[in-house]
Amino acid sequence: MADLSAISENVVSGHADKVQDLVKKALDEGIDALTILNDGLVKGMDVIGEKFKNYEVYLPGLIVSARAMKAGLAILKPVLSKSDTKSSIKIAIGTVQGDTHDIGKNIVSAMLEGAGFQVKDLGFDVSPEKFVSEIKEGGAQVVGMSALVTTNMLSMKDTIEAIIESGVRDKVKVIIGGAPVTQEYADRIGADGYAEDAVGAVELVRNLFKKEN
Ligand code: B1M
Repeated sequence: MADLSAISENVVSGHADKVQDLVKKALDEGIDALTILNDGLVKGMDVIGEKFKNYEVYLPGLIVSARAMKAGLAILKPVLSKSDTKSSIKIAIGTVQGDTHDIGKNIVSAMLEGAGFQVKDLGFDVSPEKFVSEIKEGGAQVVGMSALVTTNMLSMKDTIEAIIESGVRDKVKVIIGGAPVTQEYADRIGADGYAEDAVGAVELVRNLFKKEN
């Protein structure tokens, strides 16, 4: 039986190859991809994040752990984003300007795809102008923004203002998330919704479009 704590430990120690092997083994043993993600990979990132906060590891440690997490995620992604249903709803998702954290955003993106939505992943450090053009030219009906650094949350507000200024606010639902983001912040900046995690983001989009019908 696969040991999910071994996945966490190898994320913390930054052993990408070992993480990949363990994730493959867990999938082969029939463990659900979300369980592997949350109880293995994400748990490891939480541990390394705590250590970083407490000055027990420094930036290089964080970088190798992130690399190991991404290696594991690469194995899980095809499973998470596999979809039996197709929706016509177009979503443009990205990590906001100034912020390079993309692990959580990648998970949200994969889960939205897995739920059948048409997802365009814009990557990280995405400018307000890029989000606006995805609505205007790309026809995005949902803009999803992620931020991990508290000060970068301001870019979410700037993006919503840019969307309003360009006259397309009524064409799009704006959803936000990321560790420092809250429902209270979403309300304050006029977003249409906030989700705490990837499963919540899927629910949120479904609910936003259910309300209209
Ligand atoms: Co940095 N980092 N980091 N980091 N990093 C944090 C965020 C931090 C909390 C660490 C700490 O001090 N404890 C801290 C921010 C403090 C703050 O402002 N609150 C921090 C800092 C300070 C920094 C730097 C400034 C460090 C430096 O340079 N001195 C720097 C910033 C660079 C920049 O962006 N400009 C930096 C850099 C990095 C690395 C490059 C080394 C690496 C990122 C690699 C990468 O993403 N490609 C990194 C990492 C890995 C972290 C921690 C340890 C882990 C983040 C992560 O991937 N978590 C993080 C500490 C922590 O959060 N515990 C930390 C796992 C991931 C699955 O969770 O991203 O929260 P998360 O996503 C979740 C939910 O939040 C939600 O769903 C996801 C899945 O469940 N969600 C959404 C996310 N987006 C959503 C969008 C939605 C809905 C839900 O709708 C659209």
